[in-house]
Amino acid sequence: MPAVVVLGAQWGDEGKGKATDQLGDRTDVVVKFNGGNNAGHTVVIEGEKYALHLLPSGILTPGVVPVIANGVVVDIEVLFEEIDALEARGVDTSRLLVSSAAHVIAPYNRTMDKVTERFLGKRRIGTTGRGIGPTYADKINRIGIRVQDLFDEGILRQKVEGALDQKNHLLVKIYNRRAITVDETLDDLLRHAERLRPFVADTPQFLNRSLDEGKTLVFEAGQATMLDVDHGTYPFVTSSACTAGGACTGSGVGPTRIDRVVAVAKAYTTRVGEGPFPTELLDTDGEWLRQTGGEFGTTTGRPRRTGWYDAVVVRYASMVNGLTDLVVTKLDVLTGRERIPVCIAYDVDGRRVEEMPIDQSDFHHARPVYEYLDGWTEDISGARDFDDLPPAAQRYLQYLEDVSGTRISSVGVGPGREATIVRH
Ligand code: 2SA
Ligand code: GDP
Ligand code: MG
Repeated sequence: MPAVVVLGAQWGDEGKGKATDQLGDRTDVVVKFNGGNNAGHTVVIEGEKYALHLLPSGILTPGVVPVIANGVVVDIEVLFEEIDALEARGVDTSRLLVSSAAHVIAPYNRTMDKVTERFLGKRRIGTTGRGIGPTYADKINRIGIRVQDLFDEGILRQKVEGALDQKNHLLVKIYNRRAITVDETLDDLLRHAERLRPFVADTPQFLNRSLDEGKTLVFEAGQATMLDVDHGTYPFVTSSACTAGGACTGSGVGPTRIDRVVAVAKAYTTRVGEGPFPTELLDTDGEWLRQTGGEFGTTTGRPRRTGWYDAVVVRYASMVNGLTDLVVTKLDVLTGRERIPVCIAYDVDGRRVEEMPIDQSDFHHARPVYEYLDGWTEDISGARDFDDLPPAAQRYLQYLEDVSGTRISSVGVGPGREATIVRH
């Protein structure tokens, strides 16, 4: 399996970090291709918990080369905080490569993120406040700052002046804030530039050469299909391409070189931030899922919204990503439920709809149509083989496979690296 994409099938936090980490011993290079430190991946190794935001999860496997590719937006301060924290715990981060074309989150982008959310009030997106959206907006608007700009102060100054002309106009005239100066911005951006320099590389060359040499690459997506700026629940999305195609544009590796596309889905569904969520539970069942599943944001600590498995969403993810495999996580969390609902279609204003409504207002009105499956009471956290699972849990998985459109190649039964059933 020379090139594998691992991405989220739902609204994020499906356990992509653990899934990528598990491919670790067969992986030579792990590539983060979208997003930034809005991501939060929790990986548990021998009882030790690691929370990663900007660095790819593959960094925890000795010998793997972690790559921050061109599609990522980089907060340099956070990058070094994360590197220092991992080094202090004995993780070797020296192999890291950072694309010279990746965009940098400037301090004014963090300010704009927070100020805009406050300004939007009830229409807010519920962002992580890390400056992700404004940095991608600058990229598309062609006023962004790239990693390579940090090594030419003259060019950097010109670019910052250009960007601040626009930002300050908004900050002062619309948001009633003080203007941000060019010098304070440069101080911030250049603080770690020399420390960053040795990590900077031509990552498309490196990645394609690695494939030529027969190395195995894992492309690790941040966020998830339903948060993708094109295919998600726009405008309640992040600002990057979290779907399979993003692995190509975000890294400089062509689609013909990708062999497998693996999506991770929870055995139920969660979402952080605002936006439609048809199977959301606002009752005690929802609170039970949140507490039992430990559903609180890895980056911001926000309580996650919770609901039952939505097969319409996962079928859609199968289609737009061209999935080859599905990894179902957190099956253990459902233990003890008498009956488990699975959403197989929607009722949209009296019509039964089997596919994801492309019209946003239809999706806002979608009510879940459930099929009810028997639950199980046995502790399944020790299961390591499909046959170790109680019959009801086997039937639940078989049903998810039938309605989701992709074979289930592995199942998570606990947070630890070892708590996994591999089927294919
Ligand atoms: P942003 O900050 O511009 O990317 O926010 C836009 C929307 O994307 C959602 N988003 C996320 N959803 C789930 N998990 C994410 N990462 C963290 C985690 C979240 C946290 O792993 O737990 O700690 O709160 C993530 N990042 C972005 C966000 O909620 C907005 O809906
Ligand atoms: P990511 O953003 O997709 O990498 O996911 P997060 O790390 O934000 O959230 C997933 C959470 O579920 C983490 O706390 C993981 O340790 C945990 N986790 C992953 N797989 C399983 C599983 O199979 N069972 C249980 N109980 N927890 C899991
Ligand atoms: Mg997460």
